[in-house]
Amino acid sequence: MKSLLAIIEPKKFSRVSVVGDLHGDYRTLTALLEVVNLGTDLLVFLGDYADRGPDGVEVIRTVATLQQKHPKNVVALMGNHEDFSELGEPQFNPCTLIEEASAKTGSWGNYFTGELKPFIDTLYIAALIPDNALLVHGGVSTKLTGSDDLKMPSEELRLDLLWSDPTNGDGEDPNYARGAGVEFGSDVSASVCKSLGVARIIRSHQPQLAAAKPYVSHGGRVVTVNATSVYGGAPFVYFIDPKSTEKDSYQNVKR
Ligand SMILES: [Mn+2]
Repeated sequence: MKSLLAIIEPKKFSRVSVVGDLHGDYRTLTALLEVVNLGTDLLVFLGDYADRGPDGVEVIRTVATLQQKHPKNVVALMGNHEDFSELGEPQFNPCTLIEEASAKTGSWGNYFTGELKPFIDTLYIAALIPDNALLVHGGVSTKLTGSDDLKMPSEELRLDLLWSDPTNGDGEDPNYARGAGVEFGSDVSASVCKSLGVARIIRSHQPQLAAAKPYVSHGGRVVTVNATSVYGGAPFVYFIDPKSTEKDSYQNVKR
């Protein structure tokens, strides 16, 4: 089985361009691709490609095509909205993609087997920029004790990575609001960053928190980003200089 951790070589890219939840917002995806340079950037998607917005099928097709055309410059991560059983049953709610894909392609079963499952099989669970940042959809937990844990994560850790949210204060509690993952405090993100040798965690999963600009918490150690307008707001691409933790920036796009 392939490693589910993508390790990014800083010297290979001038920027790491990070795209948060898209949630079927194809118009925003086309706008944000205009501010990314696929010749020199590494483009990292943080997951949650479909559901809520109208065009999950088109978003997934576009990301899959980008992966094929630019295999060295595109990394796509899994979000909790890409968590399906082998038979195509969503492990989350709501899955509006079922109705959308049935209407657009004629059959959920054929769409899942022929298009969605092959895409899901390409997804990583996390990406690591050594000495810089961990990129992940939801968050981290005390089950994460080093980068080896990310290569073939246990089912419990996998769910924490997909579903967790940062919280104020210290400690770790079950994420009752989500029904999966944890709420992790500042001490947890600090110890996870230390064990991975990174300065911070870049994640999405709460686009409302970052509606128009990055949301920084845990003393700068956790940054939440957003690339969808399905909740309103102004989506953006988040840029990291892979050789520095001090030069992050972002650019809003008009859909
Ligand atoms: Mn999510």
